[in-house]
Amino acid sequence: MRRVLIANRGEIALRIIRACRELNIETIAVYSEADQDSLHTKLADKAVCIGPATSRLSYLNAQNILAAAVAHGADAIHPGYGYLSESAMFAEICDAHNLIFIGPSAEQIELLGDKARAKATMQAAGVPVVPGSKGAIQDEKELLAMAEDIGYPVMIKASAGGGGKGMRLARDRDELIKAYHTARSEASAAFGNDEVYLEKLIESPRHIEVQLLGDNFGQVVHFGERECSLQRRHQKLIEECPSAAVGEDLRNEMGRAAVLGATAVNYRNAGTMEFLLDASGKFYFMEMNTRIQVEHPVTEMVYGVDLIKEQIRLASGEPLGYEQEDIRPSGHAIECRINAEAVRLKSRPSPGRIETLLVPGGYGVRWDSHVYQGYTIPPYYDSMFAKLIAWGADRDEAIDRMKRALGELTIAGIETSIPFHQAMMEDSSFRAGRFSTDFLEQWLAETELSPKE
Ligand code: MV4
Repeated sequence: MRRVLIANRGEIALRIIRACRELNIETIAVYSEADQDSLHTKLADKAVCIGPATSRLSYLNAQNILAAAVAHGADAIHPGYGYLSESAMFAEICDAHNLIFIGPSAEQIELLGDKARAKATMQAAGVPVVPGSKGAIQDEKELLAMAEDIGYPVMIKASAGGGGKGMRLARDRDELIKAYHTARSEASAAFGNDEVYLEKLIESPRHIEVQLLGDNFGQVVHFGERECSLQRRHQKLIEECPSAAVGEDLRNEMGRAAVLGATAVNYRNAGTMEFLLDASGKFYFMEMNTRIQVEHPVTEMVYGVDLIKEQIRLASGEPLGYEQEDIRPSGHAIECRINAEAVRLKSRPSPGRIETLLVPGGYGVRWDSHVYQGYTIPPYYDSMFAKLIAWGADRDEAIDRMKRALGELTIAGIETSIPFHQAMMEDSSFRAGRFSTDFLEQWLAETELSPKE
């Protein structure tokens, strides 16, 4: 691999440029008219404008991206996360143009993108799954019989959904009938596919995900878990590696299950298996993400692995070259997502010009961002513009270091999620590691957040 086109923007585009540079691989950035001043546009070897600000016409415009790749002699495309990263069709078109898609095969993306099929496949492979329907629900009769069988409350999920989209809770028969029809029509409108499946509700679970890498020769390894329970409206705000709720035995058990499932589909490149962990310590497969994730740095810091370089190496056809026993964690890492929005009960976006930017540093601190002082955050994209990551020898040190780093970080001109992160680092439940996916919404309802001094 000699020249990689990066089909993404922002911090992840820059993250990939940095990995390529260290590997002596040339980079082609693509950018929208709104991203001319982004560091990803400036730091790549070449930058190609692929359309206007609107994502559909630029970062989701497969035709323009492929034209840029062919015209500038790329031999591979890294899709990053979001955008075209989980499009089976895009992966297939890359193949057809003899461009290496840095990720799994189109068939794997398609299989795992169908959440009902993915669940059935993982169950057949021996991965524990949430009790529920085997695949999609055919009609109302099957729905009600199934719900009686597993017991209320239940969840309806869209096969084509994922990440919380098209999800409905039902506490009894009447709610279920209503939820079934609204879920189906919503899924039909959003995904052009009205298939839904049924699951038992897991109450106050933790969201734990296992990082996987697979090579083209059938070997799959895991890099432990990430704790992703601190989210609101399915937007993660803080992630950790490892989880305070997972000890060595559970880690090995979840890791083994994730490797078993990924091996069964001959998985290749980077992927993440999402699990729900209940209060009794039982875990259940939820879905598999076939991309590099936003929160990958916490795993990198603890396992001493450059996951983007591994993706590139594996996509080039190299074997993993190490065994599960060679993979050892060290210490603890926390990531705070820095968003251009005030995180409150009612958050509000705050794009605009960054008048002042002072970035923290020092031992164990990492800053991943495409912005700089004087840069204007455009209003068209996701509000996340930086990730602050702190590593410590243990969880307490990682939290203390994050507090120290957040104290150094100065951003003027826009509102950010920094006050939220500072308050969370002071919270006694967070410090104790006592929280589930319910925690954040409740915490925000109870907590007054004042702007950073
Ligand atoms: C669930 C669940 C409880 N029980 N499934 C949300 C994201 C999507 N991947 C699935 N989600 C959930 N599925 C069952 N059977 C609770 C959630 C859930 C959740 C999961 C992870 C992180 C935050 C969440 C917030 C609300 C609900």
